[in-house]
Amino acid sequence: MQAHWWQRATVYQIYPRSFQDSNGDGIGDIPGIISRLDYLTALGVDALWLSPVYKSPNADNGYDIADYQAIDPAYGTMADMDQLIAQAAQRGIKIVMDLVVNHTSDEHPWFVDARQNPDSPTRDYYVWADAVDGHVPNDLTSGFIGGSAWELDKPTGQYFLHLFSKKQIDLNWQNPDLRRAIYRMMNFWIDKGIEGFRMDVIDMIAKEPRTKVLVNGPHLHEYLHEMNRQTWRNRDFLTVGEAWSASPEDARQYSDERREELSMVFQFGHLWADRRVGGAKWEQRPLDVVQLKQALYACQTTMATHGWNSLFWSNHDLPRAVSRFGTTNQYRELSAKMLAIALHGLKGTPFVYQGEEIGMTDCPVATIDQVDDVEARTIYRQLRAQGDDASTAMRKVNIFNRDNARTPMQWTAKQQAGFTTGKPWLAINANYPRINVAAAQADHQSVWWTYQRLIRLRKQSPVLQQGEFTEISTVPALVVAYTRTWQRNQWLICANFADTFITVDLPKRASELIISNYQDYPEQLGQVVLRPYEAFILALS
Ligand code: TEU
Ligand code: CA
Repeated sequence: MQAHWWQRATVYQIYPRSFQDSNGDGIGDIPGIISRLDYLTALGVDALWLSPVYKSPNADNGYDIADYQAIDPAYGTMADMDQLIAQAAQRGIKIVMDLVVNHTSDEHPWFVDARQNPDSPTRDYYVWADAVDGHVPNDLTSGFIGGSAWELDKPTGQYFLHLFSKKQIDLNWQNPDLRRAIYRMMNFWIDKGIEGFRMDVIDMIAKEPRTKVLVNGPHLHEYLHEMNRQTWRNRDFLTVGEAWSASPEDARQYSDERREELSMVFQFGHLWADRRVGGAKWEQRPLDVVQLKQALYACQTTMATHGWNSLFWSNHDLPRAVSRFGTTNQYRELSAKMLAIALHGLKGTPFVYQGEEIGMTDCPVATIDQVDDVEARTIYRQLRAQGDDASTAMRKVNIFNRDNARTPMQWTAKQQAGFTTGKPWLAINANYPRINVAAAQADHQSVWWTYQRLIRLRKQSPVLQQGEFTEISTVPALVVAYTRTWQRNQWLICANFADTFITVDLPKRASELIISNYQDYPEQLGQVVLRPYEAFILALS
């Protein structure tokens, strides 16, 4: 058995605003999550990562926190949160909170005070700089507002930094008092019984804006080691840092247990397989499966003996997995199951984003008024200013609009998909009468049951938990194939990313079925014809 619980676990990401509304205001909430704990138990997940539920003016749906130790009234009360932690624990489910400590809301008392009073002890919690020749300190920009990342504080003539929206003010991690305040806050949550943190843009906390170093600042790993020692050090605790800048080697550095930093990071290498590196967010290109698998495999081999992987296709910032890497046509279910098998066969901790387990799809919209995402709205404005007409700009927006992943969870075929009795804060995807939890649970061939089985396998199987990864490099480009070996057990994982038949040469051995997305499987390997999107895990003898 692996040493840590999170090495045997599957984590489910909840976007609370869109999971389950309990009081008809159209906004998902904590009592709603509690009411779905039986569902999560049936699915079998071990932990829930909640996107932020802290007090927030919601400039970026909770990623702008005004009080780290209070629950936003839209989501409930601290008593509700305590209930969630307790009731989840009764079912053996652990709670992982989102830790957003690269920035706070401009409405956080630290910043309010810092602004009002330049002598405030919290002034230096933020990043201030003097004007240069009467202008902004340098040309850093914010992707979320599309202009300078510096904002003038008129009374003092100094600028403060906000790399995201104007209401998300960057913290200054060089200040030891700020670091201590954050560790105290983390311990408050740890004492409440949470068992992990997902750490927002953790690669940015050690930024040095004067020299325009935004990620991987020189003191980053020192801060993470300090955080580890000051907070969860004596517990078996899950920490996963979001690190867009991380190479596989960086990911190993963050997660190498000998360094005492994090359990793992989200490394995004595989997500460039259908994007132009360094290109704009809408610059999509056809999925390059070779690039995709090489990126996944690179993390497997780099972290084979030290460090640990996270495994994911999607989250609240990304397109829906099946829309992006599979298909939404008649093969939607087959391809969603194929993606699940291809990923959950790897070594690491799988993360399932809400709705992925029923193959929820992207939700394109016709006009910008239907878009909530602050980033998508900014980019739309920029595209229009650069001369795109409305429909061209919307076509681009629909490719990366973060709302794609944020439409409410589709529970039933009934009104508002069972998400709310009121008007949902964001429109529900029109395909909910067909794609919903009730229908998926009733059909034993559905995507849901594949996830349920994979999650159970992860918990039970040492081959999946710790088996050595080996690529099978002789298969065609559109096929992902690898083995996992533990003691005398060897499993073969094979997945066809094409909507056509493909012939592959697999090790000529007898096999026993572990899981597949068709009703039957090749019992005798060798030359095998894979059907469209066919995927399986077989035990080799
Ligand atoms: O996202 C980090 C981030 O870099 C985003 O800009 C991401 O690249 C983009 O959303 C993809 O379109 C994290 C959170 O996950 C995101 O929801 C927050 O908006 C952001 O940090 C700021 O806190
Ligand atoms: Ca509500």
